[in-house]
Amino acid sequence: MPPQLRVYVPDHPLIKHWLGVARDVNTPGVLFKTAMSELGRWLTYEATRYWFPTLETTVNSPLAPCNATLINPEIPIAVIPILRAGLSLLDGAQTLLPVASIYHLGLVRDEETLENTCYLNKLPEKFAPNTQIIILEPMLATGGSIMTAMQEIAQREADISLVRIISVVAAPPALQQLNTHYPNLNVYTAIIDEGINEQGYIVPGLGDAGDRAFGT
Ligand code: U5P
Repeated sequence: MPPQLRVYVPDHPLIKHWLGVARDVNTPGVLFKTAMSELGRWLTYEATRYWFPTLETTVNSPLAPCNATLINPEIPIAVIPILRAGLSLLDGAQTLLPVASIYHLGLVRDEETLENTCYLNKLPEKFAPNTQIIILEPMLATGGSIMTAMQEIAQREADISLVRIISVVAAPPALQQLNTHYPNLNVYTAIIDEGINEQGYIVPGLGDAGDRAFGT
């Protein structure tokens, strides 16, 4: 069987709660930002739950030596927020992964053609071997942005099986494209919605994540 994209939708009350808050059109901007930050935190928690580089060692408790499992400090962790919307998840991700390097990638989507262009690229020339990569992109809609991001990342010697995408709402067109081109990827999302409208918005989705997070 060919490899297939793994899409995880964690069954967690806090993730459901903050998704509901973020979806509500009556949620004010300040609370929307809190909701996205919380979603960034809990989805990062889920994305690192079973599969993160640890090492076995021993430490001395105040009473006796004991075994300890620690995050391996030698394995690089890269978090890549896709601007602007991805910034809204960064706070939450960073509280769990304070030592991660943050590589900003700015993409803007033309509202008519839905084509995107890159206006900021802070990715390294190449990723060190074994780098754990977490991409923050809250809305996987047509898939245009995430595919551009993946091309930039893949050409920098990233191990695609170590890439995790954290999104809030994912739609089938983006997931299909990722499955076709990067089947070894892992996606963590709060929900998979039915589809997208003619303007490229996910329905029901939560609207324009960047506009709502930044009040523009
Ligand atoms: N986007 C939204 N809400 C939507 C659909 C798209 O905010 O319902 C924005 C996000 O900012 C995201 C980008 O970064 O468009 C992804 O769209 P696409 O390239 O997957 O179509």
